[in-house]
Amino acid sequence: MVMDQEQFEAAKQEFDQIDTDHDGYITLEEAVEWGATQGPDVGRAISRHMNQDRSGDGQVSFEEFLRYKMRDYDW
Ligand SMILES: [Ca+2]
Repeated sequence: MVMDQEQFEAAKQEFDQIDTDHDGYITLEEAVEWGATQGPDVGRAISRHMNQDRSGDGQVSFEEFLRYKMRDYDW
């Protein structure tokens, strides 16, 4: 699936907002913290995504985040 430049930039911006220490990975802590500002539904959605983390390292890389976005998951 192809993502256009605008969608990519939007996803990058969103990722940077969630990745508060900017190490390039979203941890569960960062996801929960971000979710807390977005409402309980978002927090639950993020927890679900963390459970589906493909690499199983408990963190979401930008690449994994993009995959979620491309599949149009409801964050
Ligand atoms: Ca981080």
